[in-house]
Amino acid sequence: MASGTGLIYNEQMMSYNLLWDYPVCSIEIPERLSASYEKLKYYGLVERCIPLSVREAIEEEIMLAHSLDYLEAVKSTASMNVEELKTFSYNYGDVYFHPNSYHCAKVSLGATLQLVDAVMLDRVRNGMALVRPPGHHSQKSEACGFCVFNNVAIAAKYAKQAYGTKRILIVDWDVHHGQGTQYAFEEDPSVLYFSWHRYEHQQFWPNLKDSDYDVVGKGSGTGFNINIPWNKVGMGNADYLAAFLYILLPMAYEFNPELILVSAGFDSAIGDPEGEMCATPECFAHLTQLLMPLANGKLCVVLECHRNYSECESCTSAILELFEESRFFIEDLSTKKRNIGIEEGNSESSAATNAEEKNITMVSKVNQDFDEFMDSHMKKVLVLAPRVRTALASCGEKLTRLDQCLQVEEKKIAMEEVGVLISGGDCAHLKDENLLLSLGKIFPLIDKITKREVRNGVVVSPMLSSGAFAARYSTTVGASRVLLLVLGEADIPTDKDDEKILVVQIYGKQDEKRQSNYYIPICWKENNEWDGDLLYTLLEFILPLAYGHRPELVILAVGSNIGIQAFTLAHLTHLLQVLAEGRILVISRASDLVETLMSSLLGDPISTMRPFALKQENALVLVKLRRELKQHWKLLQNSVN
Ligand code: X5A
Ligand code: ZN
Repeated sequence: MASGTGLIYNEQMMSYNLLWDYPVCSIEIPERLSASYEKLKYYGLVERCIPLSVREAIEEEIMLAHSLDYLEAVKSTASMNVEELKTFSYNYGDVYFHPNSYHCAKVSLGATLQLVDAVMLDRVRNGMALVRPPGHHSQKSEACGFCVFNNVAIAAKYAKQAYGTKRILIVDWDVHHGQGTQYAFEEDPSVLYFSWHRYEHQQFWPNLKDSDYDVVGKGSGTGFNINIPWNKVGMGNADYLAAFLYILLPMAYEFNPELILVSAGFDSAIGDPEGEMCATPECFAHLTQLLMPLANGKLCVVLECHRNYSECESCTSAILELFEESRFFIEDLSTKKRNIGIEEGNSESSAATNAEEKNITMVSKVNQDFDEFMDSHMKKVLVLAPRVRTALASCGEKLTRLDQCLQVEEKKIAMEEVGVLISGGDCAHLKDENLLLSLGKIFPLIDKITKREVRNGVVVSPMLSSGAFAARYSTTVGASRVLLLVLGEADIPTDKDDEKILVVQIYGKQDEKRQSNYYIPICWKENNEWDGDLLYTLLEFILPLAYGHRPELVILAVGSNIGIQAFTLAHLTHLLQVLAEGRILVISRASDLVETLMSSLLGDPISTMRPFALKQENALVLVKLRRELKQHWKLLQNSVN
């Protein structure tokens, strides 16, 4: 099993810069690359990564996506003088060349391919390449938008050729449309390209009709190109998450990639004067984590466009997530622009002649305020996860990963102690000795999780209803809000109007009347093969609800014989860890599931999930629920149903 996160960085890629006055390219400066690397150092991340070396890409590799004429043309820039470079650059849009550009472009591509090699050969599980120049705008015979060779497009073709990779997902979260990548694969069904981008009805660069939502691929590639053009600026965490949960991830799961390449531009983060979006850095951690259950965890994050502001923090957040060693609160789900003065430095004011200089001073002042803001923001949202990841209530089983878990002793619980937890509730359960025994295992685990001694835990309990007591108990020991997800039939004795505890219960039964916004029964028809239904429901219903609820603990209670396979539960527990900084307690009725659950809680990569389908009648149940609940739960409003 591959482990560790690779990191590629090399100062060589800083050895080119703009040699004449060319305003559209003035923001593309070498320091932007080192700034991110410095930030990673500042957070102590560099030494925790596995360093990978760079190399120059060879011509054959470049020609996987570019014409020989173009390669020769770029090659010739190495011996040009400034006048010639200028003339050459103006053949293309928003790009400049320097005598070192060709070398750097080869190193940038070579670095990307080194990362792909390391991931495909299981030398690392995942990784990030900090490269320059970027790639996603460059096309077969064209440089564009600071890009010379299309690193990610070539990486995909390279993986297909060198490793026979059959399906590759490219996620382009840069604020610009990677039209070069789109063109490279528009007829290729083996590469699914997803891009969101500032568009504003074609008013935003690169102003292409090809960037619109109705461009979905050609020929046999039809359906394998996904564009999300933002027609407004100010898109924030909620918008990005909704795009992932409702659009990208269901398709990505169905596509079932063997490798994921991220065109990671961080100009889509808050503070970027060109992007003018509002997503905060921790959002990129969540996006990263949402991709990790796919492709066996084979994730290569490749830098694209990169400026200042929060981008280094965003980059940091993403890489922290690759380690799986930290967790972030998504603090703000509002899409409104924050009032931190970033408007002053935006691109509109620089349009006026002679405003350029004024703009620069303003940007640097704003920059300083912004840095302070970002620093305190990061302190607030970044929570390093406990060293011990997974706790296990003592159980008789022989489990392979036992040595990596903390075994927690059970304690004796008196009936009175539990009785007070369910005020005015039904106490008949308490007569059951099994329940008290279960709670004796569960409560100490919750103590450990809420005290942050461990991140998550797993316990076997014959009673699903213990989940309700567990949820109640958590709120008395410090969790302000809890998500309780129950899979299977059981009477859940919880106060249905308690706004601290959001209960979602999935079972096969005739419809139950929903009486509250906090107890949501999802009643499905057939009691079998719920794998696709469950995954889909998680992405498009439960996670949007849960992001709105902002739980500080997730409790998952899993019944036995519920028509869900073990690997689906692994995906479920993996994805639920985007919530509550990864604090999750899993209560399983079946002891034979513990092995799988534990492995997922420990962060092992998960084998892919097939087949994926949502049954028609179950889809209708969701449509109905969504319609009823979207008044109350904001993120459900992003849904098209
Ligand atoms: C790599 C990238 C943006 C170019 C903007 C030109 N470039 N106006 O995102
Ligand atoms: Zn960009």
